[in-house]
Amino acid sequence: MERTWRWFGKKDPITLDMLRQIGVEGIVTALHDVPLGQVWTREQIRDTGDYIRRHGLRWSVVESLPVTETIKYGGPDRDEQIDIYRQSLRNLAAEGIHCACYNFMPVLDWARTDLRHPNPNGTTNLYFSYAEFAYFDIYILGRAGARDEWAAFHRFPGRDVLAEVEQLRRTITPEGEHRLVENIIVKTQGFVSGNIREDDEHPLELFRQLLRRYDGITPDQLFHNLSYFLAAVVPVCEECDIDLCIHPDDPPIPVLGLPRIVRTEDDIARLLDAVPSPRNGLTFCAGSLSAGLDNDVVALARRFAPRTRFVHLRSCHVFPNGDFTEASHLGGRADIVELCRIFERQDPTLPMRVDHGMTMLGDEQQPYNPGYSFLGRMFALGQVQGILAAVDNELGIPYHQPGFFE
Ligand code: DNO
Repeated sequence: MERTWRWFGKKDPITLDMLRQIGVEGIVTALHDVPLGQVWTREQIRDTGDYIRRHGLRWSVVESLPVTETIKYGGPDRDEQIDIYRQSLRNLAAEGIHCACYNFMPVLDWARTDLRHPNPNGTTNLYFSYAEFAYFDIYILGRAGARDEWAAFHRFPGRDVLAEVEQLRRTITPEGEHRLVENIIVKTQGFVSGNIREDDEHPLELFRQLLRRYDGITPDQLFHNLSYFLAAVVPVCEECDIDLCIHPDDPPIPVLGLPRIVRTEDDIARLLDAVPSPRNGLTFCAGSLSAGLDNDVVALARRFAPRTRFVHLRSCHVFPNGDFTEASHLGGRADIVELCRIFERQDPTLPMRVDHGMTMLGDEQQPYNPGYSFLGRMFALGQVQGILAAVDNELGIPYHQPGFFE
């Protein structure tokens, strides 16, 4: 697979020169400064593309070309927004970029409760705690119906999330509450072109307004809106040779009463079948999928490899109570060794990036986005490069190590 890296643009403290030294071949990025809902112009795209090329790299994948909320909930201006999306796709293709990742998660792009959870070895990783998430939902967000939903939540035998919430209520400090808001709706969202930005003054109120847009929207309605969107954009992808690849829901569970429709094998099959064009593809995010206990990640990879256009390598460890954290890229539920076999066999040029890495050895002093450390991700990339070398050797695929005389 092509070794790519998510880079956040010219302001990213991790520079392209650093990335060349560690074997990165392709860049995954977006026009992070263009406000949501505006066309990405050819000039803007070319400016970023030229900058990447001048550093001896290529712009392999757009992550993400964001889908505005109105398209997801089916607002009155959705057709206008879909036209904007189609134009951005045409402009990207005209500038030589042929792969665009997006997601269809309402309001909240991805969710974690702790961004610095200690590992036994002294590094930290991202973490999702059901009790903290439920506390946020019931006592901070104050969502109507939240308490009843959590009372009825029995996915993990023997676990009483509501009782844990009450326990937490007795001990949590105002700083702890503030940290939950930051972690769940601010720090994990702004940098991925989410709805809430770091400088929003009233993130909670804004968040509540967004949630209200989904009142009464069922999973079937959301799926219908996704199909409507795909029917409108995939023909453009076919016309101009661009792969569109949906990112699964992270984590693959319903959150905050919102419909979520890209969680399981059936969900993925349904959306790929809805528009059977090869341009309607999948971002195989092993990390997101492995957080779902019902997902057999290797089986999913075998089934969906032919429609996979972009791979995220990461693996989750799920604790007996259901909470999860990010495991080593050599451990956890995802079996990255086997995934590399499957995807190398499918297409050794598929763009792949290591997703989220540990925060380690000084990463914590740097202003990196949560999950996107330098040393931790570099360590993971080194591990994945080793796996690829071994797998290529097994499969008789010539292995190359970019950046060295060969
Ligand atoms: C988080 C990311 C997501 C992902 C989008 C794709 O770390 O994996 O924000 O980029 O969901 O649209």
